[in-house]
Amino acid sequence: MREVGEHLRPWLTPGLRQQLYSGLSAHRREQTAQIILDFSWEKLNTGTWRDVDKEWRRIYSYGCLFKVTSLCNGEVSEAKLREAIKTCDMGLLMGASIMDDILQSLVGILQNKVKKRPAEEGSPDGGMSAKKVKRVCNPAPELDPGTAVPRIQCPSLEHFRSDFLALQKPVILEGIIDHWPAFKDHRWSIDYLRTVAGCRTVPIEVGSRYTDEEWSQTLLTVNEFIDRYILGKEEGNCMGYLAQHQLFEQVPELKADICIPDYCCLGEGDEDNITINAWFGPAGTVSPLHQDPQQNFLAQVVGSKYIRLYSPQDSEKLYPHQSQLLHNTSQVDVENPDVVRFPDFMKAPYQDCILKPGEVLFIPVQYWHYVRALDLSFSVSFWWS
Ligand SMILES: O=C(O)CCC(=O)C(=O)O
Repeated sequence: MREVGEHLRPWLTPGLRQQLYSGLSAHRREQTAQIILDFSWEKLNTGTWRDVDKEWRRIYSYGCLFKVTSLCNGEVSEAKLREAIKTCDMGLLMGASIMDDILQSLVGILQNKVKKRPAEEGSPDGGMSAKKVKRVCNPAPELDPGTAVPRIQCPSLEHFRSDFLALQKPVILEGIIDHWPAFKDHRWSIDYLRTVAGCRTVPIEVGSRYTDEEWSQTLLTVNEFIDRYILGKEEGNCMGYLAQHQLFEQVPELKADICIPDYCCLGEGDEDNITINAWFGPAGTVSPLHQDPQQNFLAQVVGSKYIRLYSPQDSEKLYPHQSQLLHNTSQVDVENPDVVRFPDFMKAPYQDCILKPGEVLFIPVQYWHYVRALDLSFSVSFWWS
């Protein structure tokens, strides 16, 4: 089987495209899909992701497309519809674009046919209330005005450039995202997320912080994620975080609810090079102290977050991990530091804040940041250069 696959590989995608139009029965298409999916799945899961040949990712997408066309043949049950959507998402997440992004177009059509789950009863705020979201977490620490990140209302481009960007100084920008549909007609809430993305399969980080041993990643639908980790309908103290950049590509409705901050035009890259990340999780979710290689605007849409910032000049006092993989992450648990192991940590000066809905924190490139969600929270970050 393996040798056959290797032999077939060079002509596989054009051949698959032809087969798609060749009038195969739904049954034959399902069989073909399974063979392609099994074979390419093995290829996608061998070695490191970076080294996976893009052609195998395209082949995997074709497998998904064959499967979707066989699932959507004739009378389509709700279960088959959901499986077809999941198959499109798997192709979008693991495969590569084929036929003008046909999986993205198909999933949009299929999603509109799925029965929407009704809004949670008696929740005028769409289920975002603390009453419904059971998780309890430590309150925010008392903030000292001496360490507070400065705040500024809607500065001009020039004011932001000269006083903050050029000096690489953190600042909270107020009043710059109030016009986003996410705060208005499409106010983000649990019910809204269920409506636009409930049946979509997305990567979830499981565990309260990525430095924990038991931390892992899995794929769940947004509805499953909300039921399990936000509303905590499952046993045990489980914690999950939907933190990823594909969400806005997968669900264009969500992308249309936000806008790239104008201040990003002060960077050198163009808009296509801005990475937009979604951060959706329950109270208590922590992003350990780490630094990133780009400037960041972290925009808070729902709930609030406690954020601590350290300058890159103080990196040595923050004890970065030694390993290549985690060299941008501190070993110190910021709110509960082991001062015996990490004595210099207490000497590092910091700034902190509570970021509230409608506020945007500018985090300069390589600035260390620690983030803890104080409530159910949804933030969006823009990485730019
Ligand atoms: O909000 C979070 O939990 C982390 C945000 C973050 O690390 C980032 O935007 O780079």
